[in-house]
Amino acid sequence: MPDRILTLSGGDWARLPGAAASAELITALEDGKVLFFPDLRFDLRDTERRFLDPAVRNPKSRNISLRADGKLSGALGSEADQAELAALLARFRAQACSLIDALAPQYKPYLRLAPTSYRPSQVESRAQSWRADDRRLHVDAFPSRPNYGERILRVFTNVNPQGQPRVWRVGEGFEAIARQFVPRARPYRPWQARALQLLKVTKSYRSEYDHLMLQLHDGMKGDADYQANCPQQTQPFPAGSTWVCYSDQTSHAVMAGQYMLEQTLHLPAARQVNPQASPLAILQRVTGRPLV
Ligand code: AKG
Repeated sequence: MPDRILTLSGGDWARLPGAAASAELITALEDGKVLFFPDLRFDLRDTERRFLDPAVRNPKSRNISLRADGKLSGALGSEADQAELAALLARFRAQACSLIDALAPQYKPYLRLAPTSYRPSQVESRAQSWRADDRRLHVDAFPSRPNYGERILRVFTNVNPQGQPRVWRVGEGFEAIARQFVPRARPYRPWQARALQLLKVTKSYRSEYDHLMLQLHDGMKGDADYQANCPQQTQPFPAGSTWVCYSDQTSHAVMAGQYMLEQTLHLPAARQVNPQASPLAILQRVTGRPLV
């Protein structure tokens, strides 16, 4: 498998070395590659180090998250502690956004901010159903929030204080995945999509695109042979490093690590530099019909 990781130098969140390379970086990103910045570190203040503790997370929530409107959820602690943690996440959000602006300035008017998350739990000890288990290769798809092809762009940074890497597996390109799993997908039924919406299982009507993305997600995670034998590479992201990918397109699995910050941004597929590289365009080519 050709390398799916593009390693880049630079330790400044707002400025990438060699602006001329920008077009090449966007092509790689829109091709589903991971842009990896080994020296791009998110610094915690000394007073913030107390948040490097899994006990800051409310066990009822999977992650701690800061909504775009500033509301923090999933955290335990006093009001003052929570305000300080929210400020930490907001600072990471600002840096993640400046990185994306430096990387792809043409996205800026069209980006929609999604929550910022803090993941303080040890990956190896998480007990989950197979469908929720991110240790299996998958592309991201939201069961309750249909997105009609809108992109899921994510910035991740490893803030582990003991130098523990976050270890990912990264799989083959999206088109290869679509060609294997679309023929195995359950057929789309508009009446089911309507029922899911009426029952409030989904926040809006699930399009055929959203149905297929969930089928790819579940098809990949549910296939043990695929998990073990598909083309893939293991990539440790060291403490103090940052990486960026379109997680609805990049096949990924997290195998180890603890303490990571993540920012999600959404972009309409039509606003990509090359909309033809989007999962929506690829799935429409593979199925031969419009999906939204
Ligand atoms: C996901 O959020 O889709 C993941 O696979 C988790 C990645 C990570 O926690 O490193």
